[in-house]
Amino acid sequence: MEAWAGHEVPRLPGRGEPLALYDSARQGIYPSDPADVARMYVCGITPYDATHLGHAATMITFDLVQRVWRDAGRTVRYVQNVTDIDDPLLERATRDGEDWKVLAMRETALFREDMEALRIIPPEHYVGAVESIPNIAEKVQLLLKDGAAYRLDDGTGDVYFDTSASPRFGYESNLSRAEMLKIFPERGGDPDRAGKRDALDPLLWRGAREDEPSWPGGELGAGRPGWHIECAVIALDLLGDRIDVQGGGNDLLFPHHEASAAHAERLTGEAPFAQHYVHAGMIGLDGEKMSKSRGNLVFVSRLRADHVDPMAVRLALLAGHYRSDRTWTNELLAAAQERLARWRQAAAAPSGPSGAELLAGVRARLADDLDSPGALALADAWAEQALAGVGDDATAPALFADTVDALLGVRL
Ligand code: 5CA
Ligand code: ZN
Repeated sequence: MEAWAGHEVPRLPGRGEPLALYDSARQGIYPSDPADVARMYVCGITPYDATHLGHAATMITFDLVQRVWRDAGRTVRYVQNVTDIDDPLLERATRDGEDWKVLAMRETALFREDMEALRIIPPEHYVGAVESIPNIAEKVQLLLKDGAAYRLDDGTGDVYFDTSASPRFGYESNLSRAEMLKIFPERGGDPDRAGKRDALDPLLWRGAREDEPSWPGGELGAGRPGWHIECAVIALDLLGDRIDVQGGGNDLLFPHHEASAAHAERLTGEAPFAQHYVHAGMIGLDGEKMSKSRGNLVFVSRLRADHVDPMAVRLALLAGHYRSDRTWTNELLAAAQERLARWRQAAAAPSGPSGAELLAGVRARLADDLDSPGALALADAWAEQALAGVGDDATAPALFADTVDALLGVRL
């Protein structure tokens, strides 16, 4: 699939610091320490509705990871998927009497526009589930041959992963079995499916049903892929074993990232699948998680249509720390619009306090588990002083603008 168009990122003087990030598996902040090449996989959209601010916040989080790595001199290999076939997409298409392919294409196109407007650096590979099906089917067959998967004998052709084949299962989410059992059905799992060896075994391949699209699966028979194996296979295929970051929102902590890690580790014999499992907090509205099923969505495209500057949207989302669940409010947006106007004014000032110090400060804040509120506070302080005529560094306003552009993705 085509990703969206990129844009030029200003080069900053010197080098950024190595990035330390919170890893959900180890439950602490550790250096991300990638070699020259950093490899990141981020779970992208299921395109049955427009991009909302929650998606935007998660994409901005991993955009910061990429920007900080690049600034530290790393080459970044970044892959993102589109779950362009799955139950929620088919359910929405059926509800609206629409062709699921048309729905997926339209919403994916809108997502690309939104990402471009928000100045998200595009992934190197933007990959759909559908185009990955032959590859996924092959890997499910390998898991079957290896004894890590089993076919139900009810004639459906459905294949499940045997979680007992993964001795580490649970290491990524750190949840108790009771917690897993509670969350699993809330996030697409089917604990009560008859014939499964364990309630938590996830689906790898769904045999063809009447009225559902299906694809050839070789020895598996016709069908379509399960959700977790999709991300495991796309990541392994394009990034190789043992990636640096597996990312997404914290709604993917379990079962999605636990199961895709288990699949990948069984396929490669290498663990852990990712050095860091990084999870962005949920953006909510009126105290509730913003989700398609709750219908409490603020769409990026809606804000754009209302002539809200996407850079203000970006600043509003960066005002909170990426890991905290937080709420979108009109006040948050208004404050971001004011901040953006102030920064633009300050960038046009004739001089200001040291630009090099500001750059070093912003680099240090972001390298510390993406402390964007800390980075914004430093930029605010610089802008306030520049506007008050403090400081005689005539190169500072341009460096200020380049710093917030390159590291925060905010073009003034
Ligand atoms: N296609 C799967 C991932 S493989 C999926 O979860 N799609 S999604 O459209 O529901 O979400 C796309 C990305 O946005 C995921 O990383 C998800 O964790 C994140 N996300 C979804 N809702 C929110 C929210 N309210 N706040 C923050 N991030 C969110
Ligand atoms: Zn995923």
